[in-house]
Amino acid sequence: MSRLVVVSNRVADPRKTAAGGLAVALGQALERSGGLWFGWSGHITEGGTPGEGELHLQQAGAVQLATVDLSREDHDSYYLNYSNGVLWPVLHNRLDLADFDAGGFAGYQRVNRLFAQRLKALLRPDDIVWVHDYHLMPLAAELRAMGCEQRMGFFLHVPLPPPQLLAALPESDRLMRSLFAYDLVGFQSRNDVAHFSRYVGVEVGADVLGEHEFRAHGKTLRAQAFPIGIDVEEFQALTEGKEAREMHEQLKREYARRRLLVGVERLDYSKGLPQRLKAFRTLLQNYPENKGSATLIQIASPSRESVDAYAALRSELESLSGAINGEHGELDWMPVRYIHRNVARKRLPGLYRAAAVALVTPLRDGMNLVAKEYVAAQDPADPGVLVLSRFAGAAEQLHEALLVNPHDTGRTAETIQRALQMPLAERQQRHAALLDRIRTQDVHWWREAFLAALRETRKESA
Ligand code: ADQ
Repeated sequence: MSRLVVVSNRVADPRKTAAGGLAVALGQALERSGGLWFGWSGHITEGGTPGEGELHLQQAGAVQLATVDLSREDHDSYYLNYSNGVLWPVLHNRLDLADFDAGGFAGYQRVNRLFAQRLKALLRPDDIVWVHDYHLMPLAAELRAMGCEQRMGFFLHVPLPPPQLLAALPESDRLMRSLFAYDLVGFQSRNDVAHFSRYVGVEVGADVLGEHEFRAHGKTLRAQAFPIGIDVEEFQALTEGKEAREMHEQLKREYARRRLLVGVERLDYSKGLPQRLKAFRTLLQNYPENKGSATLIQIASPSRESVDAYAALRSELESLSGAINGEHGELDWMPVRYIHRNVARKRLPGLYRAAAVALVTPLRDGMNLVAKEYVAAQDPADPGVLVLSRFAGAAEQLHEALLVNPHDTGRTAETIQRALQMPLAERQQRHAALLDRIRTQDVHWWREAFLAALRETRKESA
């Protein structure tokens, strides 16, 4: 069996359970093949030379972890300015938030070249290389330019926007062209594949050979949807664990006379948090029977705090939740509990299970694993209802959720009301179908489907 090499911006020690589903799932595949996980060490060298960085090797069980330090200049241009400041907003349809003038692209390329140089020295001829996410799109092109001929695949965890929007990114042609250095490119949804197909057909002049096959500059590429899943069994075991049960019991006790709604995410403008709070406010206005009862626990963990757009979002959320509590709250009931913090992974399923409704309403999301975790944590005999944005990749799979357009405040409020009122039989029916789907297409299925497709590809020319 070929050795698996995983490359991602950050590397996790798969033996640490806190690492969560994805790291564990990739770790299992790496362990089986005695694999290598390569990425940034998380260390920034102040005053270091751009394009250079020390390599660290560490053994984690059967898996080798290889990480590279970045100079301050490389980190800021590659990670802050270009990956987070340009690619993240553009890929989530937010051209208005992209700082095209920050000049990060040169650093982005430089770090991809640095990674390629360091990785090349560690590669064996029959390795299979799996690169993750938007930070590293040009990595295979750099490796190929250095003569590497291994089979290489890329998976984009975030969405790909429609061609016209993507074309606004000054480097979009170069980036999409560079993807042809991979043998396989995986997306979260069929919608993303359709956007890719239209973009490369029109802008790159690629020949569309079939639904999944594209040819440009003498290179053939396969592009396909592989919707990422969660480790359902692991999550259900967590749900039965001591911490989750304690959390569940505590919330049930505390909110015995109320209906709980929950939202959990990183604080990010793609997640539609202000729109969600406004929909919840409309629910209280339009359906006053929820007053004194419906309580939204909104967890938004700190994320990218040095970026202006995130700081502005944080204060918007604080003032919105304050306004809703001021307007509707009573001495013994606060409608919104907004918490700007992480919840320990072991307690999270208890929170999900205590909630009658989950609000997963991003404006745009590659997949959204919270939606799947919520389903996995429910009691099948008395399950809660998932309200899901139609703009999350997960909406392509989770048809039995109540789908909403998060920009439509009135209808979203109406749908939340429907979720709160849904009869038990319908809740059970919808939940059973959702659980079945997330079980069939779990994270192990995702990993194996991607790797099997990658093994089937044949590189024609480098
Ligand atoms: P994210 O944007 O981070 O991931 P998501 O898919 O929801 O979004 O995954 C978040 C994970 O972090 C979940 O496991 C969740 O439980 C956990 N989490 C989030 N907020 C938390 C909090 N406050 N406390 C504790 N845990 C929290 C990116 C893409 C997604 C894609 C994933 C995987 O943006 O679209 O689904 O990668 O490919």
